[in-house]
Amino acid sequence: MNDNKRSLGLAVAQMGAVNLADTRESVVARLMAMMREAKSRGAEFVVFPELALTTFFPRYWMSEAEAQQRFFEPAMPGPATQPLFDLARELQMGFYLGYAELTPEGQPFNTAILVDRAGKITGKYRKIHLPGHSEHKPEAPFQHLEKKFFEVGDLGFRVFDTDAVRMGMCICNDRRWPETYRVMALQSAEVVVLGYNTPSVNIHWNEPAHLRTSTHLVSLQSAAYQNGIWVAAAAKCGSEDGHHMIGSSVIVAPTGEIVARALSEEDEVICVKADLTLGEFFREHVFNFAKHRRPEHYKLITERTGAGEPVA
Ligand code: CDT
Repeated sequence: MNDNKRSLGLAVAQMGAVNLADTRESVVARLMAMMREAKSRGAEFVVFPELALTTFFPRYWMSEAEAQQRFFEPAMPGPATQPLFDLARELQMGFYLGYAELTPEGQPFNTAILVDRAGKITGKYRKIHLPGHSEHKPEAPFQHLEKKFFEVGDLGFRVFDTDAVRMGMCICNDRRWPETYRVMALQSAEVVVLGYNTPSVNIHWNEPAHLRTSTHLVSLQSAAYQNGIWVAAAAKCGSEDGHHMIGSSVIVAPTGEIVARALSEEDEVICVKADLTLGEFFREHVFNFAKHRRPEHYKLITERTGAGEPVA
């Protein structure tokens, strides 16, 4: 065993429903309460959900202008979120936060930031795999309009050295794609953090309800093991104005095992002391990339988007 273990007090702050009527201030107060709880339980970093500050608004048909006016942040921190940054500095806690970003040029992104223990933004990610559709589906029980409200992220899958830990980020649907994690693992990510809003009903096909949770878990567990990384995932869940989303926020070790899982569909903090040396065993042996990867045989991954004919 490694005697010089580096560790990280890692927490996930799952959120219950955020309804249309909830103010940014009330949501930030909930995030702050969970940051305090995470700190009291030994955490140094806390992961908040995707689009944490508002209801999951892509479920509603409206114009882009209306969505931007009601649900997007033109500044981060802004007046409502500054107290969260101030608390992070006071408690010496880093965090991940997902929100709808409106750039000064008017570009809308589904964004996440990393903030260090000094309350300074050290990394930004803009969601790349945008699920759903852009057209109105009046026959569907609700909409999934990420392709209407957001542009595809333009920052790639970068990693950031934040408070001496190498972290990568992604957002919700990104977690289902193996490329997401491998690109970050090739930059020696130790921990990948993410938030999600996963409706319990799939409007695109008649997916059995239990698969919504099992496909979520299997994606995270395989990614953690195959890349020798910690993965920490925070849901926004429960019933938002009658629209239910799955919970099951988890922290997954580089072994692929779930080491903490939320039990409720409400605001709930889960926490572990993450041994950052654990992944080294996998990265030095079975997944020693330098020794065993064969990128010359992976060319189709970057040459093709959709599946096509067999290679001659
Ligand atoms: N927010 C988000 O990306 N949710 C998707 C729903 C996919 S079903 C259209 C997810 O992958 O969980």
